[in-house]
This record gives sequence, C-alpha cells and structure tokens, in this order.
Amino acid sequence: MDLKGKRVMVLGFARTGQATARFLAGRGAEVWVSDRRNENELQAEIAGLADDRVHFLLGGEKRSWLDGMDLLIPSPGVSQENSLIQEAIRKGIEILSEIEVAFQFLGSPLIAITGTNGKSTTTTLIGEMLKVAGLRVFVGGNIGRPLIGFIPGDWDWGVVEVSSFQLEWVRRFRPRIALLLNLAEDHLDRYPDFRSYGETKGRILAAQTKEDVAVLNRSDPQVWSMKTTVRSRVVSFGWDEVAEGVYAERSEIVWRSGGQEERFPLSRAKIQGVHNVENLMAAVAAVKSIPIVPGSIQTVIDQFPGLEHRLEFVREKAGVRFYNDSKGTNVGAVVKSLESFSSPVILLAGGVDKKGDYGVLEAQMKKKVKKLVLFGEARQVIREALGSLTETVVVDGLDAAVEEAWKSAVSGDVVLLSPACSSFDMFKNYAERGEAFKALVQAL
Ligand code: UMA
Repeated sequence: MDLKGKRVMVLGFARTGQATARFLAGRGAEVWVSDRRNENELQAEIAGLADDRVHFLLGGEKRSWLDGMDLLIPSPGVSQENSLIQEAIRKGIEILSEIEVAFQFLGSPLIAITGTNGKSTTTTLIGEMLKVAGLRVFVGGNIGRPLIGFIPGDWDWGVVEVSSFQLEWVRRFRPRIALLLNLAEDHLDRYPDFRSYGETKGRILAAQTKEDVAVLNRSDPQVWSMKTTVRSRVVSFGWDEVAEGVYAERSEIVWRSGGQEERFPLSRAKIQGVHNVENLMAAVAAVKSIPIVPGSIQTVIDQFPGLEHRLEFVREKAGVRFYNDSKGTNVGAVVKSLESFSSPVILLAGGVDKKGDYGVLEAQMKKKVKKLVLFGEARQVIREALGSLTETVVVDGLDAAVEEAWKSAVSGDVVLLSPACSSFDMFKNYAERGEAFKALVQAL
C-alpha cells in the first residue's frame, strides 16, 4: 500500500484516530481528521499532533468533506450507520480499519484473539508466555494501544486483541495464529442480530491460509461450526477429552498433538473460575503452536495474577468478599463470573443496555444470586427480565448500589459488580466504573 500523496480521512480522534493520523502523515499521506467533537473539546489532542499534513474537520459531519478522498479509516467506536461512512460507501471510497492498514505495514507475524469474553485475559496470558520464553513481543489492539502504533518495530510476534468493531473493515488482515474464544450476545445495539455479530467476529479467520493456525473452542457450538469453513489448520480447545488438541481434566490442562502429550497443572494458578480455565486452554493451544522454551507456559500459569476489573478481588469486610468485575459488560460475561462462585452473591448490575437477552442469566440467578441491585439507564429493563427470580432493588447510581448491597450482606456473602452493560451512562469507560466501585468499597 503506497500512502504517499493519498488523501485519507481518519474518522474519530481518540486513541485509534490519533495513532492512525500520526502514522499516515509520517508516510506522506494528506490527512483529514474528522470527529463529532469540536475544536474546544479536542484542544489537547490537536496540540499533540501538530503536522502540516494533518487537517481537522470537527464538530459535526458534512458529506461534502469526503469529496476527493481516496480512503476512509473509521475508528472502532464509529458504527456503519455514521453518515460519513454511508456517504463513503455511496461514493465508492475505500474504507479500511486501522488494524487492516497496520497489518499491511507490520513486518512481524501476529497472534490475534477475538471472542465475546476472555479476550484481554487470553491476550495478556499469551503475551506473557512469549515474553517469559525470551521472545520480543508486543501486546496491543483492543486491549489498549492501537496496532498501528507498533510500526516500525523489530518484533518476533505481535499479540493483538481484536474486537468485532475492528473486524468490520478488514480485507487482507491475516494473523498467523487466530483465536476465536466464544460467541455470546453482545453489541446488539450495533449489529442487526447475533448472526451478523458472529459473522463479523469470524472475519478474523477469513484471510488465513493453510500455513496458518485457527484456535477454536470445541465447547462453543457457534465457534466450532466454523471449523468446516476455515482454510487454516484447526487446533481446538474444550472440555471433552480429545486425542488432538487441548482439554481440561480435574486440575490440569492437557495438550495433545501427533501422539505427544504435555500436562500443565493448575494447582498453583492464581486466577480462578471456569472461564479462566478456558482462557488458559486457549493460550496453551496458541503458544504450543510455535516452538518456544519449555517451562514458560507453566511459569505464567503459576504466576499470572489476573486482570484489573475482571473478577478482581477488592477486599473482605466482616466476612463479606467484594469483587470488581466492571469489565463484565455483557450477559455472557456475567454468566461466567457467577459460575465462579459457590457462595451466595449480591449482584450489582446496570448501565447502558446492549440489547442482549438477560434471560440467559436465569439459571445462575436462581442458583447463586440472593439479591439483585440494579442501577443506571438499563435498571428497569433488567428488572423486567430478571426481577421475579430473586429479591430485586432498583437504585439510581453505583454509590447507592454499593450501600444497598452492604446493608443486606452477611458474613459469607459475595458482593459482585458485574454490570452486563456498558458504562457510558455514568462513566468514561469500564475502568473508571471499576475504580469508582473499588473506592466506594474501600470507604465502607
Ligand atoms: N466519534 C465520532 N463519530 C461517531 C462515533 C465516535 O466522531 O459516530 C468519535 C468520538 O467523538 C471520539 C472517537 O470517535 O473522539 C472515539 O473513537 P473510539 O470509540 O473508537 O475510541 P478509541 O479511543 O480509538 O478506542 C478504540 C476502541 N474503542 C471502541 O471499540 C469503542 C478501544 O476499545 C481500543 O482499546 C482502542 O481503540 C485501541 O485499539 C475499547 C472498547 O470498549 C476498550 N472496545 C469494545 C469492547 O471491548 O467491548 C469493542
């Protein structure tokens, strides 16, 4: 791809847009940055990118801004409904994701991880395993730092978390190893249905060839059905014993391939829960596909402390244990989190509704949740769906939710923030919501 002299519009000017505009200008493109926020709101960001080749079209969207453009690169947060994207489609202007452009310039092979839940943990686990093995590795993508920011770089591997949003505009994006962890309802505020969300996720496999590896979850029917269409070599993980692939047995992960077997005990693992065994199985399946120093996988299994905001233990007070799972932003994630507890749970949920089916929580609600405390925009919607299954209280904000939970908790209970919703009604992002929860809990 030759960018010199190309006229490119970068849509959205947060993390992805800034890194993309900087990269494009550095490669000789003429860049127009567009964002619905205005100049005042973006003062600091604009000052951080002073370059003659970068121009700004801010505070709205005018279709005429696209006149003469060769390429449009939308940020992941910009949906296909956006009027500039619609106009680019109408005009036949090429549209590519930032990860697609990055892929075309990155020299290093990629391990790319997608799925509804467990992406960040699995991405981090794989990155750690390769680093412990002494390889030069970067970890980026949806987990935080845009892929395009790692060019140029002398890397043995790039480990990249990929979201469905980033896969909307890919063409040749071809990870040497692609992982599809699971599929559950999420982002249905952005896709017409579950099928089209799943198909978008499936694009991570689309450009792979027989030299590549697809790591697929055998225990997830939707994911497993893709094995018939992939061109790459499938390495599977799942709960049932297999002669080829990865499975879990009592407290061990077992890897088998071509008559060989390796066992990874979980007895010293710090991360808990069924979903984390799945994440570990996926990481083992991926890392065993490349020759690395023996021992590095087990070292990471033994030492990895888990991620912040993902079933993070906050404190124990009067026998009540508090967990921050602010990253549990969809119903599937909350199911997995509830499965990890055997004690009675007081569940704090709510935020911005993502139009998933709360009904999938029914079994876990009946079994584990002694009280449901709902807050934020989606509180009435969730109450209608789940309120009859357990004692349910509706409050306004997170502070009132924590207070309500603490009031009714007794020794042996777990208080769990696992919202099943995104955070944008009251917070900048899930991390800010998690920090707020931790501060409220520490102040009790
Ligand atoms: N904007 C517009 N018009 C629109 C929509 C947005 O101009 O119609 C502008 C906003 O005013 C803002 C910018 O676009 O200035 C925001 O773009 P963005 O939301 O893509 O934000 P980035 O900071 O670039 O973050 C993105 C990912 N965000 C989303 O997918 C929503 C980050 O994932 C990712 O870490 C980052 O790129 C680097 O790759 C976050 C996320 O929530 C963590 N991801 C979702 C998830 O994990 O569920 C998919």
